[in-house]
Amino acid sequence: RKKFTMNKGKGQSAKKCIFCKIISKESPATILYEDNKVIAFYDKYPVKKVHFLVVPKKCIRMFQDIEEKDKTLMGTLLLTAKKVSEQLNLINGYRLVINNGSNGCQHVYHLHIHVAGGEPCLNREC
Ligand code: DGP
Repeated sequence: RKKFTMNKGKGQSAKKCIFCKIISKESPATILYEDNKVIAFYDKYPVKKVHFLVVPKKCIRMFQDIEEKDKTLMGTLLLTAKKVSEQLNLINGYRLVINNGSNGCQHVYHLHIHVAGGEPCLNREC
């Protein structure tokens, strides 16, 4: 008998990544914003007082995998980062980061934008 395997669509792997599990509510997260295309939630290991992630619901593995057809989605991600930052009152600014691949310090292979702020920059940080 053939073993059950998950349907592997484009941009998906057989094993659900942690962000896909957060999107499907199989894993918990403190969600700050959600619509049918994107989700934003607090980072589990914050590097600053306020640190959240903006994530497309479509599981694009890496920044380098984005395509022409993802143009609008990428714009939506950036606008969501701005809106949630306003919601959290990050009036003195914040840092936006996308890590890409192992040399780019990426650990979770589901595209995301880090937004970190809520306190002044530390020496040597920038
Ligand atoms: P990166 O290194 O750019 O792939 O960042 C992945 C981020 O994801 C990292 O800052 C920690 C965060 N993270 C990892 N696992 C979880 C989780 O289960 N929940 C939440 N909220 N964040 C997570």
